Amino acid sequence: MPRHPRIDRTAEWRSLAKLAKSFKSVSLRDLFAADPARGTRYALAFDKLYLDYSKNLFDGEVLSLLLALADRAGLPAAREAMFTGRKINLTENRAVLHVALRNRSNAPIFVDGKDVMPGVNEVLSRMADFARRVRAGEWGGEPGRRIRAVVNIGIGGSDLGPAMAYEALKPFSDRELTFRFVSNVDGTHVSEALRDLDPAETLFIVASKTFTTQETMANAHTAREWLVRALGEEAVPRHFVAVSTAADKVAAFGIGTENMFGFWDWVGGRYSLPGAIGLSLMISIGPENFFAMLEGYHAMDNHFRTAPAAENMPVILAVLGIWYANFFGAQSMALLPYDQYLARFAAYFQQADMESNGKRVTRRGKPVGVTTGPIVWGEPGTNGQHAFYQLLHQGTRLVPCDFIGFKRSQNPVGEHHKMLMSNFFAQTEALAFGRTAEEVRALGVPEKLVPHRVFPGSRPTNTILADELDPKTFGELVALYEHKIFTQGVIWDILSFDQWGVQLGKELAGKILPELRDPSLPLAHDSSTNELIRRFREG
Ligand code: G6Q
Repeated sequence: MPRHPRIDRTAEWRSLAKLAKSFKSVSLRDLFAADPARGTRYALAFDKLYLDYSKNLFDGEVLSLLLALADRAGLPAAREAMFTGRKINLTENRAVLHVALRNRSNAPIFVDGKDVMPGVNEVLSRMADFARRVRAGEWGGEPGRRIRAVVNIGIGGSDLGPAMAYEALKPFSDRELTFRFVSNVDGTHVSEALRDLDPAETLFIVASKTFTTQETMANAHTAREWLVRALGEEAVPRHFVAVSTAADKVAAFGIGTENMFGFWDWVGGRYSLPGAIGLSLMISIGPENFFAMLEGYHAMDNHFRTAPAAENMPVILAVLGIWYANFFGAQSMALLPYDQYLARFAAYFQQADMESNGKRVTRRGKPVGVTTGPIVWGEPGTNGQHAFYQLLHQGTRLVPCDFIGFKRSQNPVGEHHKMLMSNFFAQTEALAFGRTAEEVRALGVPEKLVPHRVFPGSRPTNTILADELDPKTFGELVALYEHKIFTQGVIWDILSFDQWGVQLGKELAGKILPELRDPSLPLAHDSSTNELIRRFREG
């Protein structure tokens, strides 16, 4: 990859810093008044998605500079490096090829001189065959019984994707099947998930790239014991399958390779949903819907790879995020889907974004010198409106928000959808344009209450409006945010595809566990940790 300039020392960065100062006193009211076509000028339509980014604090000059900054950072070359299988994950010496999992064009992609597509297709077709058989009641279970419950056991990237997508695409799922997602090592999670299930009709999918993750292995062993207690050891192969890159460890657990669905070290956990980690989702929505989702991912991949920067949705979202994070001091961003099925969307991208871009050194290991990935959070509307929107409207912090909504509901009951969407439109309008003191007075509000009733406005939002939350649209949406994260990582010159912070957690817990098992072991931590462990040992 080309050498990356210290991004904050570029001419584009310096110009943006100057412009940002003046923009702190510019209001969205002024920007819209100055340009009556702003609401359509700063909008993009791509296939199923419409992005309106006009309610942001920028003008044409700022946007050009932001796009020039992305270019200066080497975005086009970096993007090609990812799509063509270069080993851009430098600290693990790995390619980053989640785009291959949904490469529906089948165009070859080479890693170490070998086309990865035959392997990708083989796994997808085995998954489809397996999913069809489970859905048809032709796989596993006890003689004369069919699988009625599927329990995915995984954590982080091996849990959040399928759990989020299962919720998102529930209207497309087989409602005769029950799905559970067990992730937390807290015994409560597995206990609650299993308490009303019948072992004879339950299928476990142990999803772990490494097959060593403490939480997943503990939950998998507990589930195995639960099954064996009821049905005996010989039932294990009929009720357990694995999704992993570690065939030997899967075999040691008692799952044969014919019941293992593989993936590769070039798929990061948090980007693994469109491959074998999505097995539970595929069983739920069926292979056809799963492939429609992959089509959506692929369409967005192509858009990201080929659209000019000014018409490129992920790039636009990325540079606007940079604008607020680096020039306005925004610490976080909120993802606000107005669709109950997207209840886990923010949690999913909290991981994808914060694990990818929560980095402090550049690719070459130097301090990055600028603020990197934002804190990502959010809840579905309208619930958030009755909780944290107060701070969005009248607090002292700047929180850029993405609103995601749909023209049609999957559950068109009465006027619910119109009510939901009236809130959706009203919120971005109010955040942008606020309510001035004069407007408040005109409502007859007593003078001493006026300051409390003023809404400053100029709170930036993006709005994504799509027809409906179907599998293809869902794939496009997820890929949109994935590529936004990639683009920001390139601009900041950080490595978005390793996660040493996660590794640390895995190591530390392993060190303390023996001390909790054996109270006679001496404690050599700091005085705080020692005392906490001592109290825990007392029971
Ligand atoms: C994701 C992270 C992390 C990972 C989990 C589970 O990108 O690497 O969240 O997915 O720690 O790891 P395993 O799949 O190896 O169990």
